[in-house]
Amino acid sequence: MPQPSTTGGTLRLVLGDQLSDSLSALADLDPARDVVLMAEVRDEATYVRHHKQKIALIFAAMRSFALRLEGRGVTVRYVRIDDPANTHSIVGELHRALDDQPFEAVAITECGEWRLAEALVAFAGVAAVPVDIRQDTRFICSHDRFRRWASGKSQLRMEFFYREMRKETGLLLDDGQPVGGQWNYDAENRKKLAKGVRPPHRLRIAPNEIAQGAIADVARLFPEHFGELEAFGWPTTAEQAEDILADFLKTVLPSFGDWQDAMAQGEPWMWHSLISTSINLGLLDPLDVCRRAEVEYRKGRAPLNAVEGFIRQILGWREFVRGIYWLKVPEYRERNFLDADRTLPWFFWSGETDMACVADTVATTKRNAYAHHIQRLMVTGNLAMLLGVHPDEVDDWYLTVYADAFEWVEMPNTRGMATFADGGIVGSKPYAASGAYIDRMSDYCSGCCYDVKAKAGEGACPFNRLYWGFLERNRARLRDNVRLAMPYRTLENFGPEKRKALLYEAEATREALGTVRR
Ligand code: FAD
Ligand code: DLZ
Ligand code: SF4
Repeated sequence: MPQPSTTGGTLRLVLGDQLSDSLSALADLDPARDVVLMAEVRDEATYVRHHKQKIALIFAAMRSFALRLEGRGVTVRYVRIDDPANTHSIVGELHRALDDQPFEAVAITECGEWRLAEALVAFAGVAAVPVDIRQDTRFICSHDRFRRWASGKSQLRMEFFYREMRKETGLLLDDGQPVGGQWNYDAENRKKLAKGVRPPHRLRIAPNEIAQGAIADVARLFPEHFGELEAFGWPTTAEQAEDILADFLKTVLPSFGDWQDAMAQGEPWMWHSLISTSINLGLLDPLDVCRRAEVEYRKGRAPLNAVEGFIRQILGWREFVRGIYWLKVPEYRERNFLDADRTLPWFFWSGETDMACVADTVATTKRNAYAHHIQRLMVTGNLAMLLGVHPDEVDDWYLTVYADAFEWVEMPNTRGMATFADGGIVGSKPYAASGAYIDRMSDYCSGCCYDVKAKAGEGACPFNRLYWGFLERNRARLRDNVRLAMPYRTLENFGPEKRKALLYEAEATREALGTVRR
């Protein structure tokens, strides 16, 4: 194995979500001179109390990636979480590496979260050697490209961005036109789970020796963190991620579209792909995933509504929210358009609630560090918005509890899509819904002690009790939103007495569910 020289060479940083062979920081790596720095640090593991599975996933995937590099003859300076010399911050470890050994430069791939990106820019300003912060080329749309698209537009809508990306990548296009004649087949993707239809058995990955080691370290060092470790089944290498993707494409994708918005008690995965952790860590490449899905359509193995719907999530939503985050941060982190001022009820953490939909969503979240999109959006997100929970508390929860959570993707989904705290940057209206939506899209309500048909009173579904009060409370902020014209007309017709009663009903429900003013 070539040994790096003691003088010169480049120190190359690889973060826990930068585990890709194609990483720009590794592009011109010279194994004879350079050193790759990877560090497990408490600052990253504790800036929120991440789910235990998320930390175990990152540590296991980092350790595996370091071995992969070493197998190619690369020297890796790998700092373990229990190394007594560990400074426990990424910047601290960069300084320590530079102090220990002479390097002529540092190469970094821009980092995904504003918080750490700022610290790395500050480091570049004081380091004794030149620091090259490079673009993260693992995304389909660069920052510049997104800015050009956004420039001069009064509204930024995912649908139009997505069409541009389709044109640019050629995905699902025939002679420059969308396959099938439409850009978007969402209207075919909103089915309630039909009676007798059950989700397919899903491949999960039994932890290998490296993952078992990481799980044991997390159990020992982060016992107070949220969540359970027993059901850990996340891919920690590119090969394992490929197994999950291949299984999804073959057995699940054909029905992805049909049941994309459905929920069912005790069914954590439904027809979702379970690849977000792998894409976010860099074990899978997003464009490659989209192309592989297109092949399934072209070969007649999956229908268009499924394949288009799946590609839209990655090429459309994932790239769009990343673009929005970097366009609007840091101001975006302060947004609270609805002046939400309540605390997050304790049952978001404990799962101890009589609301069947919420109890199931929190249970799967604790057990798997995962909930699928509709649970995140229409159960916990919707409830947090109807309750008026402060966006900082909502963000903290989402960033803590999911294995795939990184602020660049979590925040626009939470502050934008789910709670409308951004005032309409990501979505054109709040996704506020009463219990009727959850009843239509799931089997939760038939097993719930609340009555989803009842509008008011203690036994009525809390989503119903909160819904109209939410609209009334936010009347001044939302009534001019054209997409809310219908509910506001209904509210108007209720008259002042009934509107007052609805506010009172919502207030009583907030109290009953244990949220208080901060
Ligand atoms: P699938 O449903 O199979 O979708 C395929 C892929 O599309 C996902 O793996 C993901 O890469 C991408 N995708 C789908 N929807 C979105 C979206 N809205 N935004 C960005 N990418 C999307 N996703 C994260 O990766 N990290 C988060 O922290 C995160 N927080 C969220 C918070 C809220 C309130 C909401 C409503 C959504 C959030 N999402 C987040 C998006 C989405 O819920 C997850 O990507 C998805 O549930 C992951 O499971 P999957 O891989 O089985 O996804
Ligand atoms: C999420 C995370 C955790 C838990 N631990 C580490 C770590 O010890 N070392 C590391 O390099 N990265 C870790 N990460 C991922 C970083 O938080 C992530 O790179 C930034 O938030 C930017 O997205
Ligand atoms: Fe959820 Fe209301 Fe249905 Fe109960 S009745 S499961 S609280 S939507």
